[in-house]
Amino acid sequence: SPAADPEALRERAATALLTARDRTLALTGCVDDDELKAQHSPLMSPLVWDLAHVGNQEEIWLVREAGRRPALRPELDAMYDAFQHPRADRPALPLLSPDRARAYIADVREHALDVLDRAALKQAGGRGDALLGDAFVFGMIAQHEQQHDETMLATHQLRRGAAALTAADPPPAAVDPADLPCEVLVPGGPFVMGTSTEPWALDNERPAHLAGVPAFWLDTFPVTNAAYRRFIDDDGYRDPRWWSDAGWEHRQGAALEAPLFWQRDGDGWLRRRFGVVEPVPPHEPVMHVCWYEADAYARWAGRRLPTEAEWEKAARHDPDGGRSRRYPWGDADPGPQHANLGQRHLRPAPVGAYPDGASPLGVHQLIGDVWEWTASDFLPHPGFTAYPYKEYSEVFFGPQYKVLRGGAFGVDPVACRGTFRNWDHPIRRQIFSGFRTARDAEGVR
Ligand code: AVJ
Ligand code: FE
Repeated sequence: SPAADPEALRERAATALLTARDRTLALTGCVDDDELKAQHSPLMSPLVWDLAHVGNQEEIWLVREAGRRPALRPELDAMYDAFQHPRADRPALPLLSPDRARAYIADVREHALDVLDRAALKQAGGRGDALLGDAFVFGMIAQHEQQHDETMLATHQLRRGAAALTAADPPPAAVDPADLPCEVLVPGGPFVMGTSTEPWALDNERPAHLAGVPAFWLDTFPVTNAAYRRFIDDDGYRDPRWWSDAGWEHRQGAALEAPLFWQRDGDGWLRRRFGVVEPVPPHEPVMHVCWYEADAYARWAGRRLPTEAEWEKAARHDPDGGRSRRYPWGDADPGPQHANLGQRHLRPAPVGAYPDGASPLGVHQLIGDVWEWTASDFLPHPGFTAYPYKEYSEVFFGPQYKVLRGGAFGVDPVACRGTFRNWDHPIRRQIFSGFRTARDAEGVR
């Protein structure tokens, strides 16, 4: 639960940091040093840059800011500052070797845990003004590392060669999705969007405010590969009617024909997934599509992308009492029965696989599996204040970024909430992005 005593906060923070570090070391321990230093795509950093960057951010925020301790390696700040070096340029930097990067982040972690041990953690009660309130800054850094772990997972997906990652189990099977309606009516009226009480919510999720949303219909499930194939087979990629002007220009310039990682195989399609080539699974949510493709598909289907407020209302609104929940299934932290999160499986689950994660209105798989593109630009909630630094969110606000919601299979539960907001350029598709569609409910209240 959100409120907790200082010792419980300390425990939660330590566990979140440890969980993130285990994952970081696993993602960077399964390939050799040359692969860690290589540029697998100009869209991505070398894995060894992410490795040291998470430690450098931890040094800045936990050791220096929260601990008020002297800098350990201040000369590294510039090299691992994301704003000073575009991803494509990072392989040319004199980066720490993999061994030195591991030693650096382990040293930082020792100091950070010592800060955590001694910190006078307090319950901030809502918005944490002090970095230590609700152990916010520790949660922020654990989430930051998990976000880079997801980015490193995307780098693994782009990397060529034999598989390096394995998953413990396949995702659960679908439970009769055909028995469920294909869309759900979300009633109109205001709901509470965003949060002022979620202890580790980031600045862009704050504050809680009322958002008005007219009644609308929303897909019960994310759009599947089978449905998306019908768009391809109907020559959707060749018909400018379905595309926005900017989308059509991008489709032409980038020669888009299908989702990223798909390849034709006679009449069918194969996809490459972490080094394994397999037939495209028809019942999984479509993934690795850009915003322009999602927007075009929705128009072809006679529908549209949901706005961000619509998405959040479907995910959080409890029609029985009218309050907003932390997650579609309620206020409990995500468990394996609720959603496909945490890289437990190396793929989205088929639609219908998480009946226990459905919202009260009956919308499934809003959290987990794939990030969902929304129609909305990344903009501040009313009353937003940048915290604790402008470069987390504020510098990205504007029409050049579209919002994604819900979190993919590679998102850790600590970095995923009903209020969590992700964003990217509308041309990006190396991310684990899918979507669902909506339509207005004219005349329905
Ligand atoms: C929230 C995923 C868009 O990766 O650019 C990582 C997260 N911010 N380091 C990004 C982030 C700073 C951010 N996204
Ligand atoms: Fe970062």
